[in-house]
Amino acid sequence: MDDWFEPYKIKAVERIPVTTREERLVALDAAGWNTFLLRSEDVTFDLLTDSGTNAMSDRQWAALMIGDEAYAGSRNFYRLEETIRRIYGYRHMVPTHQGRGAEHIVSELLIAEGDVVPGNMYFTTTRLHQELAGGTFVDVIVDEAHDPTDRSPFKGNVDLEKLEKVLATERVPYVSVAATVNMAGGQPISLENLRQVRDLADRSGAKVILDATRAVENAYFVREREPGQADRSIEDILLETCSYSDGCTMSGKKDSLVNIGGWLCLNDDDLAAQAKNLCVVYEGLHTYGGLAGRDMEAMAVGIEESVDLDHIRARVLQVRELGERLIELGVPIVEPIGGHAVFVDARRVYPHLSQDAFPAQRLAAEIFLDSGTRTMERGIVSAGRDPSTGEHRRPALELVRITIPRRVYTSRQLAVVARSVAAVMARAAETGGLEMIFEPEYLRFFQARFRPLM
Ligand code: P61
Repeated sequence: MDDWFEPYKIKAVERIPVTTREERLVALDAAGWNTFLLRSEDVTFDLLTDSGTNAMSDRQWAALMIGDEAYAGSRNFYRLEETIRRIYGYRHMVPTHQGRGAEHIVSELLIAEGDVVPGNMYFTTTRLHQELAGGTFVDVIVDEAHDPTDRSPFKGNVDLEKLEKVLATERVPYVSVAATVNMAGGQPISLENLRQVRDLADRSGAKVILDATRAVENAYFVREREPGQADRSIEDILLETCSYSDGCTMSGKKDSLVNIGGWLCLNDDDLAAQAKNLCVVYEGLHTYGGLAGRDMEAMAVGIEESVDLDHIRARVLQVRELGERLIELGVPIVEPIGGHAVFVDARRVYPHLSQDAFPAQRLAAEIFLDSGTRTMERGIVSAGRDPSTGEHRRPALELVRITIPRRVYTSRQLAVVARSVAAVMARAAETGGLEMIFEPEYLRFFQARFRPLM
């Protein structure tokens, strides 16, 4: 059978709120036109993120019952450590409460004041931790990644010439590579590119740290698109992906199918010892890192489920189905369609709005008003301000992310979402921008407030 389908049946369901447009307008006003500030009880389809919003399996729920809540040396830690070594291939693992806990530790460990960290497009928390540690992030992703209409298969690739230049002129502790690249639209990086990044890094003595948050999705794309990879298992490809790095940061809330958890891996014995030492300062003892024993057990089971081909195929192809529906309805999206989300190109939806009028923020608000669907701005608000000049950073991509939690929504629900986005687009000409009326210092997109201009 060639058709994909969800390789599970549903055992428990949760009622979702169904609201009127009037109720949604009240909720949106109270939230300052920022979808992050909505209460989930006002949201019908919550496509804000795929982070921690996954449905756990019966095996994962059962795993919660064998949590060993010892302060030190929980058996769930050892099971998680063994699972990560086997499936991701690194020597040492430090658990953290979520991905940014791992980013904090690795940034503090490896970056010194004045260092430069090149990477395949920024991610908000990753770059912030690099900056807080004294580093400067430099984007070395291929140019195609900044063009939402370019259909190259590996838009997450590093531009090797750009990387070489940075390595030749700056002090670089490590190259920060993500698989897949969230802000570019969930785009994959190829094994060949990773191999070349490794070679370049080796020649200049830099390390390579992988953001493995969606590396299983990346492995699916490699299998689908990279010459010679079609017959390999996801596990094999994942192990090879990780083998080109010295360590990884991980938000288990994505690929690993849990609601909370993360980890840091490092191959070097001394660095791992130092990372464990920082873990006890910021996260908790190095055998729990801010997690309950039961969380670690559920994550170990989730990691095993995540590399199952039937699972990952249904995951990626469900996202693609939503994207294809949107294309059919004439909605401009980032292509190729990525692994965890469909990204709507707000510049093409609202060509009459300048980036200073926050077009993607407005589009996310309008989609919520239309159908109670919560999405996320990924444009000028998310990019924040340059810490040295205080000016807005102006990313080429001004996007709304429609993110699909794993194993949560049905294709029919997503078809309703697609029609709602098309309806919003039909009203584009009458829609104005937004004005920002409250702006927090760090990661402003989470808490900023806005007012509609018309
Ligand atoms: C998301 F609006 N992602 O996509 P933590 N690396 C990568 C991530 O995607 C990621 C983290 C590290 C989220 C949650 C989120 O600006 C935002 O477990 C590739 O969330 O700490 C998280 O992992 C950090 C949403 C994070 C955001 C930052 O929805």
